[in-house]
Amino acid sequence: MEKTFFMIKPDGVQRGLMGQILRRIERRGFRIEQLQMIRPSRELLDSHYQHLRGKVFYPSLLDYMMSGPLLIGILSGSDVIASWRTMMGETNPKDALPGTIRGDFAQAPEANAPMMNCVHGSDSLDSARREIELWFGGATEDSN
Ligand code: DAT
Ligand code: MG
Repeated sequence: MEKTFFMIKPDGVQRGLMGQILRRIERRGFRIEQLQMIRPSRELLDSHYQHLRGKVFYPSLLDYMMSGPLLIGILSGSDVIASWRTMMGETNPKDALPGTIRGDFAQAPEANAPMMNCVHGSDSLDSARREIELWFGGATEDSN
């Protein structure tokens, strides 16, 4: 069964949205294989966001991601990588359609503020494998 890595980001945790977001995952029928609250190191985030290092917004992205705890997890299910991306909606909350998590819950970015979009999901099979290994290491065995 396909697996993906997901997060509820600090804005989602701080605004009390974990329950509503997890409810959507359960309602959609994806299996939650792993779930953990974490305060990641800068090194871990640097590795996670390696494709964005050097972007002008990168320092504020890291500050935002270190501003509070994250909920990280692994989902499994049919086509879960693409389906979870569809459920999340567009990266920028101002473009995210109503009905998506970002479209329903995330707030449009203000000038010079980080883009806070509540959730993360791996964008390909390769990145799902890489991110599951990065965040959960050996802890990905099926727990039933
Ligand atoms: P996604 O989270 O939809 O996979 P991404 O991987 O391109 O998008 O970017 C990772 C995060 O970086 C994204 O959730 C928010 C931030 N980000 C991306 N593009 C940005 C931009 N143009 N300005 C500010 N923040 C941005
Ligand atoms: Mg991404």
